[in-house]
Amino acid sequence: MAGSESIGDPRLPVVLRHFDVAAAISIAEQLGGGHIHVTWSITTVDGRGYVAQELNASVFRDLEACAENLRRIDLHFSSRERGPVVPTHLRTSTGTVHAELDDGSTWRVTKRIDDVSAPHQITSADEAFHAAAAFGSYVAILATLPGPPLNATIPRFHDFAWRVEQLRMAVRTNERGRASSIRRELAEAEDLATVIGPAAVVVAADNSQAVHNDAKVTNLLCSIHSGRPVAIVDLDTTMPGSPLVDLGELVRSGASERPEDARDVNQIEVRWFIVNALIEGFTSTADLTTEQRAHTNNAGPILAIENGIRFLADHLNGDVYFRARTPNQNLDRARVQFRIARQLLKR
Ligand code: GN1
Ligand code: MG
Repeated sequence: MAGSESIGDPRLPVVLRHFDVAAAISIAEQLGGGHIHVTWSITTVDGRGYVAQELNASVFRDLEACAENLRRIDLHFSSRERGPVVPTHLRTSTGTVHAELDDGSTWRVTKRIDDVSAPHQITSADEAFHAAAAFGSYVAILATLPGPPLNATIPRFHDFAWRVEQLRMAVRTNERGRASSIRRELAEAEDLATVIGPAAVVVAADNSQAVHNDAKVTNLLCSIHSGRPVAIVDLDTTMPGSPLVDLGELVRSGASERPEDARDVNQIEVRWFIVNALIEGFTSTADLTTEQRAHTNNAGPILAIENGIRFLADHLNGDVYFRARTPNQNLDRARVQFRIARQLLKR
């Protein structure tokens, strides 16, 4: 296979050359999972590993703002000896972390971190504790980032009230005529939003520090030897926000052992031993204020409801944001989040 540059996306060799990697590609594998960017794991004939991402410019509309954040985060973490690492970005000949191809696509390349795997799922309280503690450390390390606040890469990303408004707009527009068939889910969304609204507004108003904003185990790389977290990835949404958003994402994404798009919601059962370990792990490293601590139990429900609302709005809009393989996949995802939220709210 060595030297065969036709493996994977035919643009990959061009991408690598932008980052001064001349060696031919021996293996390129697309990494699944994410809904936004397209990600490739590449091994070149000299045995080096890279991760190349084609960026979704309709989600991240200001890629330069993203690039500037990544440069600062990269530099800050590279000077540290403890805590999770972040991927090292390769630079183009002009020193930037993003390269634009002639077809208008934008790419970045990082050095691949080897001997790690990205867990799909948390299976024990121990794993949950350490995963959440790693994200808590990420937030704690970012608190010492020198300079001005990071750029907001997706404005209003976790603005709960605005997400509710977007869902209502999607109902009014009813782009695909799907609204009448999901009345039950829409009523559930409105009801859950009313229940969690006051707490959600408090959390959304907190832009006190840089947080990951998409904290879940699939954005964690763990050592294949020790199983412990090594690196935090998928940093594009790292920007000012509330650490409770990170805790909430960890809880809502880790609570159930079923996949995010499970068809049968009756199989969704919140695993409280996991939820408790996530909260313990996160608060052991993230330095939360008294006011933030008062909302640790609300974080999971807020993020489950917010994600459910976003999935439901995207279902109405015709699956334009979250990649969907079937016409009802975003509806399934929404139902799962609402079910998780209902169970989390029982606490
Ligand atoms: C998106 O693509 P992925 O899995 O990293 C989304 C998150 C959602 C998640 C739901 C930038 O993240 O906010 O929680 O899907 N990221 C963006 O699976 O919108
Ligand atoms: Mg992400």
